[in-house]
Amino acid sequence: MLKLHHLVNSRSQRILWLLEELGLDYELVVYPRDPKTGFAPPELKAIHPLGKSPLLADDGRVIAESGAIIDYLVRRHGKGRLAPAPDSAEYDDYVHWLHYAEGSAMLPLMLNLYVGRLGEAGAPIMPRISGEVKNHFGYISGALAGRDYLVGNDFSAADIQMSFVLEAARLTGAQEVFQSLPNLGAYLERLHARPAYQRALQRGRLGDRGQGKS
Ligand SMILES: N[C@@H](CCC(=O)N[C@@H](CS)C(=O)NCC(=O)O)C(=O)O
Repeated sequence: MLKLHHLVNSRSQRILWLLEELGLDYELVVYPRDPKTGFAPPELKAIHPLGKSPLLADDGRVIAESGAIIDYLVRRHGKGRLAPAPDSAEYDDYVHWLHYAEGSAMLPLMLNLYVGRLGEAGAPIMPRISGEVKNHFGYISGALAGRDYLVGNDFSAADIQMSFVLEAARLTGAQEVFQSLPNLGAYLERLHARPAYQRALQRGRLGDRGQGKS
């Protein structure tokens, strides 16, 4: 049985969404954030040494890292859904976006958040950070020009992985990218309109009280 260790309001939301898209049976364990620090509770460290979420357990194995979890679920439980054929050129693009989200795009956003909190002390490097935010979101916007999804013309698990990058732009103070690059907001709205996204949102808030499925 699949078990998702889910921290509220976190990257783990996209794994919940993927599980709903694939219609898999899974158990959801919801962890609150510390009300003062916003950090994950120590219980997560008992499951994986980093103590971060998402964590997926499958028959006793624990997998960490959103991209690795998405790859695992699609490969082992997807039955060919939500990814291009492995021998196609689109598959290479799919792998690119799976890695790019956490490997490249999140860094300037996290720097924007943390260095922004330093105020005057961080001011000398803010122009470089803002430049990199523009660089990355310009790249994502360009990849979406004239198309609805990032890989080929079909919705894939790469869109699920990348959705958090766009959501994180709002959460980390880089929301101006939505004004200058309007196709990003339209893309996010398209993703948010999916019934499985809405179900995952509801279930992430309520945990297993939200539905009988577990
Ligand atoms: N690159 C990792 C990042 C994992 C991560 O940092 N998760 C955050 C939630 S968005 C977390 O657990 N934060 C709680 C903490 O650091 O205490 C992934 O994509 O899975």
